[in-house]
Amino acid sequence: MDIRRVVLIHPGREGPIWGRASGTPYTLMRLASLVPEEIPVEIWDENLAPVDQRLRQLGPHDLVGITSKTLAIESAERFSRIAHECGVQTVVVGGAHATLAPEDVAQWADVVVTGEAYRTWPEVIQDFIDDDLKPHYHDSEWCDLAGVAPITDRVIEMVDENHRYWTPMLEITRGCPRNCSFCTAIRVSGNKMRLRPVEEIVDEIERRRIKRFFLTDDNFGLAFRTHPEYVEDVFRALAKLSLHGWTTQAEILISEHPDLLALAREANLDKVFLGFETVNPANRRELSGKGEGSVSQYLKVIKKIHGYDIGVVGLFVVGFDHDTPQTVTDTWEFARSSGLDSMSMTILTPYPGTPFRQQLIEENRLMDKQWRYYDTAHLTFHPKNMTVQQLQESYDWFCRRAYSPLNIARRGVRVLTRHSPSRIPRKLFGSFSTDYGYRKTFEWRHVEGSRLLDAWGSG
Ligand code: B12
Ligand code: SF4
Repeated sequence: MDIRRVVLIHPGREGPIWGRASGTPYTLMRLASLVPEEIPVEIWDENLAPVDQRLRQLGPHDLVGITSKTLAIESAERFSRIAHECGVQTVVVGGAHATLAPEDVAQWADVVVTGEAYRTWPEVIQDFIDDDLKPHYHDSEWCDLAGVAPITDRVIEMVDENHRYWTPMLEITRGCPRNCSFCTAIRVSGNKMRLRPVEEIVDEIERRRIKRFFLTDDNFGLAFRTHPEYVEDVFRALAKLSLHGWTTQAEILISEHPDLLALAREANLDKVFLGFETVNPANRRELSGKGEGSVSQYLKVIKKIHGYDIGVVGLFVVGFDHDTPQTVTDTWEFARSSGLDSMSMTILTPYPGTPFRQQLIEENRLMDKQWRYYDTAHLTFHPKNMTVQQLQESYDWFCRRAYSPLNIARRGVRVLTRHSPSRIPRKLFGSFSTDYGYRKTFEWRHVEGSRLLDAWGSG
């Protein structure tokens, strides 16, 4: 089959904020970079512009690839339907949901790609050209990240991220050896932490000309313990670049590494998103060794990290079996008084492929909810120690307080006053943007039913 072009689609929800989409479509940037130079490639990000009308221009010689998390999979299905109506013969679907629930996606996609597609995606393209496509490609390798899918200059130019996006994404490590009962990281990116060579990271930052970024790493903080020399090399290399600041997901153990924290500051690490997950010590078992659910321990950690002029965003999950409405009140009390730079509360969500989902199925506690509700702001199962209404109301109560304009302003100003005056202009954006983003996410909590799907596109 002659190939006219490859079109890669990222279903969106939030849309642009003041003309820009929030995070760059990093997954698709890496995949687009694997498309041979002689084949035209396009990335359509629904957070930048609607894609439904554009789908109608597609035809049989276009190869369509869609990436999707669980919450967007119904949108992906709709895109696939429209594309097929217009004569497209091959819609390929990959990403977290396809990997965790391939049989669900296989009902409407022509090709399902599971696992990392560094090896299989080029194969899919070649098989399309050779008229030899298989319905399922599985990459089981957890390959070494050296030299894997470097972002090409053609893709950098096409995405134009410095003008069209607020936050560039970047991958430094991938995988997490922990196995928290509610998390899919181990199945999506493996239980071994893999590292990108430092010179490739620097080369990518320089060629993309990015000054700020958010790491896509599952748990960069764990590398402080598992690969301290590597982390040191990364920090020394980043310190030489004129970055405005960057952020990453981490865990509380980073506070045990003062030397690395000092280097992190030199490297312009702006803030860490710390998975405290719970302030209820009874939930300790769910954290696979990550913490004790102890508030006094958390307070010490925050103080230590702040001591290096690095911000802390607290991430909390509610809905564990030992949680009650009191857990939410306690979380707010802690979040309010702990000096956190920002905070996020998410509702525990039983994603396919997790031990938690399996437990709920066995206990007959899973609600019959469409995938669009798997956004961590909606409840999709029956909690054990509170009613559905209690959990939802407590969650709303927390978010209304956490993201009130007054509390956002207070925290933003507090963060700014922690910096020396010369650093303030560079820190202004980051001091308010996280809270603002969480406030926008919370607003989706009150978009219901078909409106939630309509919001992904015109339907
Ligand atoms: C970065 C990230 C984000 C960023 C996304 C920014 C962006 N613009 O991309 C932010 C912070 C915004 C985010 C938000 C959320 N995220 Co998130 N996120 C991640 C994370 C950590 C990395 C993803 C990534 O970019 N990796 C790097 C790229 C290169 O790799 P990749 O995406 O895995 O893609 C590879 C393969 O999957 C495959 N592939 C992917 N798509 C396709 C498509 C085709 C056609 C092919 C062939 C192959 C293919 O090939 C790629 C190369 O190997 C993952 C965890 C993980 N390890 O995957 C969670 C993850 C994807 N997120 C998750 C969740 C739940 C969310 C939120 C709902 C969380 C929340 N509470 O708000 C929101 C949803 C927001 C929304 N409206 O969509 C879950 C998804 C679970 C699920 N079943 O859907 C994950 C797996 C984390 C987890 N621990 O469970 N997230
Ligand atoms: S530590 Fe974080 S990334 Fe690792 S399994 Fe637990 S929640 Fe997932």
